[in-house]
Amino acid sequence: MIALLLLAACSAEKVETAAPAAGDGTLALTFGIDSDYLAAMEEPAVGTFYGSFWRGSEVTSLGPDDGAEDLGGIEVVLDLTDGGPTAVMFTSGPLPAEEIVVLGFLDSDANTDPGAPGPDAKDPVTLPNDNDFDVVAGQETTVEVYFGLLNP
Ligand SMILES: [Ca+2]
Ligand SMILES: [Ca+2]
Repeated sequence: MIALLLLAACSAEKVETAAPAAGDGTLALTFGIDSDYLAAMEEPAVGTFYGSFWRGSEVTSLGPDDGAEDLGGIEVVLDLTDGGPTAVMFTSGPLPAEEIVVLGFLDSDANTDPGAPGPDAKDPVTLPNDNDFDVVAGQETTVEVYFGLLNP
């Protein structure tokens, strides 16, 4: 007879220090668009912006790494017909005080699925290299989210 000793994996409860992260900061977003692309659009630069905040360490010039998780969504109606920058249109929740990238697009032709938004042809999009911002602990930092391309 073989006696098996089963050790119940005692999942030591970790004490989540749910302190209100004193190291966090926020971003206040204004928006602007490249004037050449504004002129090249097929419709007025008006519509809903769908985007997300990402850790800069998890984003390359091609976009978020596989498996990266965003730090919160953004959904706000914009009018960029004058090119911007706009007033502050959206303020983030608490974000870690590190480089944060805002990626998203303006659904200027109002044809995306709000449940699974994505840009189609000629929707203005934000490029990672134009939209990496430093979050400062304990502060709200105003930044300009910049549409530097129309989606091909
Ligand atoms: Ca669209
Ligand atoms: Ca389009």
